[in-house]
Amino acid sequence: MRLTAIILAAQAALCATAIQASAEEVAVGQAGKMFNPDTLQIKAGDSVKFTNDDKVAHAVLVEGPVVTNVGQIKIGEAKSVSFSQAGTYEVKCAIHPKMKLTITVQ
Ligand SMILES: [Cu+2]
Repeated sequence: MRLTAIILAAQAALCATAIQASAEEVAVGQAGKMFNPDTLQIKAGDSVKFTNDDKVAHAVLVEGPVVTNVGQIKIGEAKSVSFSQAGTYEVKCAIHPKMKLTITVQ
């Protein structure tokens, strides 16, 4: 009975690791009118969750092999974008031209 519980726990842990390895969600913050971090390396299939922890709203645009207009992210809100195609992407804010983030998708 006890052994069964240990085996089940081990299987669950392996399963969780496999899911994490296949697709990750990487967090990007927005504070002080900057993306944090401002460079990122991810794998195809991963997604990036943009969280606005700033005092102003942002409007996120992703340019690269695939263009995604994420649109406005209000204070305290978050939006997720998945990257299925490899390449280099430039993430900008339509409101604040100095806000830039480079994402390399492998
Ligand atoms: Cu902005």
